[in-house]
Amino acid sequence: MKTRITELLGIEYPIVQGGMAWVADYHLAAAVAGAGGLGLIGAGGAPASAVIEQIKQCKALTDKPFGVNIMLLNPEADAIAQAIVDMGVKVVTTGAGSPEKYMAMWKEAGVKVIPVVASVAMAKRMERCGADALVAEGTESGGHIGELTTMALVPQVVDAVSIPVIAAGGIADGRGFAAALMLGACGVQMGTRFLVAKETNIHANYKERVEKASDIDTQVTGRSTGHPVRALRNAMTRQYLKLEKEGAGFEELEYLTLGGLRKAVVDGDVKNGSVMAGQIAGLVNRQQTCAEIIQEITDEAKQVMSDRCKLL
Ligand code: TUI
Repeated sequence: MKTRITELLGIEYPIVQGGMAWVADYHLAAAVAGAGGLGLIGAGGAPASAVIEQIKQCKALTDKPFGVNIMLLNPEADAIAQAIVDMGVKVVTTGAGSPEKYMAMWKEAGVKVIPVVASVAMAKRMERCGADALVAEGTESGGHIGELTTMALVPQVVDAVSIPVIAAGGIADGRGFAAALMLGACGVQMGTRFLVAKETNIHANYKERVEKASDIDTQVTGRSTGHPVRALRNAMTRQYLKLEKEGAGFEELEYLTLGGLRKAVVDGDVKNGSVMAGQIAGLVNRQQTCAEIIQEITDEAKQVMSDRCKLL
C-alpha cells in the first residue's frame, strides 16, 4: 500500500500508532514497526532519561523505522528533543503545542517532523516552519483534544497545505481508514485500537474498560481550564464535571487529575484514574496483535473501497 506517507517514512502501511503517554512504550512501538506501520514511543510526561532508555530498547528490538512523540507540555521537552537528534531517531511527532523552536535542529539532523494539529491555522504554521507531514487530529480522539471533528478538519487541512496529511480521531477499522483516504489523507493514526493490542503493556482493567465501552462512554473534562481531555466516564470524570459546573478553580481541578493517567494505566484504578480513550472505543472489543490489527484494517479498507466503487 503506497502513499506519500509510506514513501516519506520508508514503511509498508500508512498506519501510525498514537504516541500515547504511559501506554506507548518500546514494546508497542517495536511491534507496530515490525508489522509495517509507524510505531511511536510516547514520551508523555516522562523524564528525558526514561525516554532515552526506551529508545535504546526499541532499537534493540527492531531495525525498522520508529518515532518518538513529544508532548510539548513536558518540562523536559528540550532534553528529549535533543536526545532524538543524538540517538538518530528517524521520526518525531509532537502534541499539545508548537514544536517551532526545535524545527531547525531536527531538520538539520534529517529527522522527519510530523506535528499533530487540530486546526488549519496551526497546520499552515507548521508547514511554513518546515514540517514534513502533519497529523490532523479530530476531537473524537482520546486524551488532549481540539474542537473540530475529523470529518471537518481533515479535508480543510488537506486543502490548506501541500505536505501529506495523516488523519486521526475516530478511526479504528478499515472503513475509517478508507474514509480518511477519501477525505484526502495519505494515512491514519490510531490510538484507541492499539490500546488493546496484545503487545500493549497496560493494566488489564484499562483494556477491559476499552473493550466494554459503548459509543457514548467518553466524556470531556477541562473545557473550562483550556485543557480539554477525553476519557472514559468514571467517578473521576463525573466529579470533575460536577466541580467544573460549580465553577471550581484550575488548581482544584488539576488536583483531581494529578497522576490520573498513571493511576489508570499502571495501577489499574479505572474508577479514579484517567482512562483516556477516543469516541471509537465502542468499536474496539478484541485483543489482537499489532500485525493482526494492521493486516485486518488494510484488508478491510481495500475491500470496502472496491465494494463501494461497484455500487456507483
Ligand atoms: O497531545 C495530544 N494528546 C494527548 S497529550 C496527553 S498527556 C496529557 N495528560 C494529562 C493532561 C493533558 C495532557 C494526552 N493526550 N494530541 C495532539 C494534540 N495536539 N491535540 C491537540 C493538539 C494541539 C493543541 C494546541 C496542537 C497544537 C496546539 O497549539 C497551541 C499553540 O501553541 O498555538
